[in-house]
Amino acid sequence: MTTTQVVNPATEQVVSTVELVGAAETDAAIERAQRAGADWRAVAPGDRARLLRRFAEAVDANLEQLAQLEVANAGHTIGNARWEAGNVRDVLHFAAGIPERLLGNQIPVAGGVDITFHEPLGVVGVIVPWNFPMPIAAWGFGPALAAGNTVVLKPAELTPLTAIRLGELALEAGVPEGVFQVLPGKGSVVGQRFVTHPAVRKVVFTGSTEVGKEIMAGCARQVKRVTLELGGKSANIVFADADLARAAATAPYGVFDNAGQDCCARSRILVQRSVFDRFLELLEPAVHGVRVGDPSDESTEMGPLISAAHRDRVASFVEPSTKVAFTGAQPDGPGFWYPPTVVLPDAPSDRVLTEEVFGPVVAVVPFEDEADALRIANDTEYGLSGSIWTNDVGRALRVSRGVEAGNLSVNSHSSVRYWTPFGGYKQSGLGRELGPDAALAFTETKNVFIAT
Ligand code: TAP
Repeated sequence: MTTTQVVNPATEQVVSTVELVGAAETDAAIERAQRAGADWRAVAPGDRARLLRRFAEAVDANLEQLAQLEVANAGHTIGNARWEAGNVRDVLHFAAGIPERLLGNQIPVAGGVDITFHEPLGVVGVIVPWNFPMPIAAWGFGPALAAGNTVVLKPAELTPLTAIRLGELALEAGVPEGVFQVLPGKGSVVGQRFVTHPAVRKVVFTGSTEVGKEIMAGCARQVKRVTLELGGKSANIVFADADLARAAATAPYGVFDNAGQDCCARSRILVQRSVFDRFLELLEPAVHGVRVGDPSDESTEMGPLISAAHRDRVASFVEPSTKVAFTGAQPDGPGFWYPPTVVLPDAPSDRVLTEEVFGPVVAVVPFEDEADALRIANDTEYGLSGSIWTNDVGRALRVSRGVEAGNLSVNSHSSVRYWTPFGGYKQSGLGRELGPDAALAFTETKNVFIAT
């Protein structure tokens, strides 16, 4: 049995050692999930709802423990980690409303009755990245279980601890054996087996666009259903008519939250040229004000990066020739720290403007007018989220309709609510999670005609 050492990114200390699941054990788990499926789909809707509610209550009762695990494993600030555990609870409560509301249609036809059913797919494989280990897992397993599927879940090798605990809590809450299994292991082993094993009928993948493309190609061989949540290069567009002080005060939190390791990070700030200099003057104290440090401290706003290798990758975006406007704080001592960094790119082709940094580096660029803002915002292969700052309601709507991205916010940087849909345009993904239709992504529509 191979193992991996889980490291606290704020201290570089080993937190625990986790056994990694291999290929044969993955197959055995998938087969267990397949066998458990027959009984799980037969559980009465009200009973399945009750079990999901009990699972949600178990998460709530262990919220602080889950949050502390995430602080130690992923370096998330304690405030964020509590929100994330609470999000799992809320996603499960929302999912508990699904079994009794998975309504089909009755369609008027000649000579009989025509009805549709939303049937579960079977075994669903969920592959999770390290940046938001808890919520991203729950966005897959919550609605998948609610719709009558069984789930095998692979956490990222770097961050398996909360997922393992969620697997235990499901069992403690009474979710039957085999219905929800957590398999810590390598993407190339466990994740790949989800793609190639014929009993897995759908893969939900969140991670890099590069791996997402491989997953999609692999799934194509079996016409396997797939949802992809991939990278982003989102724009925060600030118009001259906006509340500039608020736009500048909040901009750091729209990109440096979770140390920028957020697919929705607004890593390009586009500012109308007439207020460009004034915006930078207001942004500087806001960036200096971001409290970077020990993530277990209640007042900390930004923690470390996930690993030394990732810090090297983030640092590679700030080359000796890069024009750095200003940087924020960074603690001394151990930990994979990188300071909030604001850069002024020379050309639209600069790597820092075209590639996802996935760290606390933001590029600020000027634009002329609405059309220019849209041109720059859409000049990327990604399309996940974005923000628009303006006090003109017509402009807010025009620009919202014009930006090619799945999740936009006006005069705010919020992207995620469990009851609204979430997902990307272009190479940011395929399909949607959360929201009122979450369960439909985990069902086949079956049409039945009954001759009368
Ligand atoms: P990846 O390297 O793509 O890894 C994501 C997951 O896929 C991990 O569990 C990984 O396992 C697994 N994996 C790797 N190679 C695989 C393969 N060949 N077959 C099957 N599974 C495989 O991404 P990451 O660096 O962990 O995460 C960062 C990326 O995720 C960023 O691009 C970010 O934007 C994106 N992201 C997107 C969203 C949404 S919602 N759109 C949300 C969060 C993050 P290992 O742990 O073994 O590597």
